[in-house]
Amino acid sequence: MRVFFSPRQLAHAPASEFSRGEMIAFRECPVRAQSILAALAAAGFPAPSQPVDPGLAPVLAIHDGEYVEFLRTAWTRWRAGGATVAAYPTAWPVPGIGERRPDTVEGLLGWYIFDSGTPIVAETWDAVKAGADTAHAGALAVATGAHSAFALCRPPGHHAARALAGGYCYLNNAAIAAQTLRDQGAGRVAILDVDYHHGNGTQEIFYERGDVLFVSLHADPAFGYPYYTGYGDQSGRGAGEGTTLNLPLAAGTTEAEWLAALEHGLARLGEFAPDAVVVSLGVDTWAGDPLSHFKVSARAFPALGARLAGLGLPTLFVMEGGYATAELGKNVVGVLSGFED
Ligand code: SP5
Ligand code: ZN
Repeated sequence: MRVFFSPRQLAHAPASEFSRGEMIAFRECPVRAQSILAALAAAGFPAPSQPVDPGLAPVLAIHDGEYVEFLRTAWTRWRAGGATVAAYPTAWPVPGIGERRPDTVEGLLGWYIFDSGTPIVAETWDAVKAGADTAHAGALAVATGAHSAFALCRPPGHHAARALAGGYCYLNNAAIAAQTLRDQGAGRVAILDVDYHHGNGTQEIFYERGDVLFVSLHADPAFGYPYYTGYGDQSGRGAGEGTTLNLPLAAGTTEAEWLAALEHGLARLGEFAPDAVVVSLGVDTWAGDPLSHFKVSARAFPALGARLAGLGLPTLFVMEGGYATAELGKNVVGVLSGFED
């Protein structure tokens, strides 16, 4: 398995996030990537390759140009207003307040960032661009003959939509990878999103497309973040009707229940007969994860990897969530080793 990682991703390190009325330590921290790198090395995976900078074209194939320009310039604009610490939105254009795009950086923060857990610091743009480059490089490797690859992306991506950041995500790494595979000749690509949270961004990006299947196992929006998407009756629209499959799961979901839902998702994936698979790999499903309300044991991870290997398809793993930093590397490597064994 080829491994891709850019150390530039480590520089994005906001200090805090807002949780239940108080500022807490930012959970999506650089140590996450270091935990995964250490576990990969200990398990004998090859040293990561650094991505080559492909410019902005792969990003702009998925994201809105004005949104990308906002991400690229927001910190400078925020600083110009006199602020010195991280930029967070504090007001949002929720239904009822209006639909005009503002010009101020304060207004644009709420326009483009849908929650308070996704701040912008000086290093954010360079890190998120390096993450997109990492996903793109992994997709190129798979498109040119590698049977599998792991793109160690951070920050994660699956909550980022065409013109929206949120849930620690700025650019949708998995979507960029899927589009790269399409552009390199794969006729149909399936994205299997196993992160604990619904991949609202990936769903939105491909909702009306029939060439990319999106299958997601996640916490039911009845109780889980991101609260507004991930319903079982969201199945796609137009040319994409039937190519979104949401499998919302209850609080307390066990490993056996999770693996049964995986079978359901893989049955749909098999019918779709993709040429390549992108796995949005979050391990925040784990019972010990600070964000998880599932009871999924670590045994699920090698089982997932083995099951995916059984598909016999070119497969790119793209890192998403997982916040139990001490065990994160072990859980991620559990999936990848299960795939390789
Ligand atoms: C990529 C990814 O996994 N993003 C997750 C973002 C979740 N952010 C908000 C979570 C709010 C959960 N509420 C607190 C639960 C404490 N047990
Ligand atoms: Zn997650």
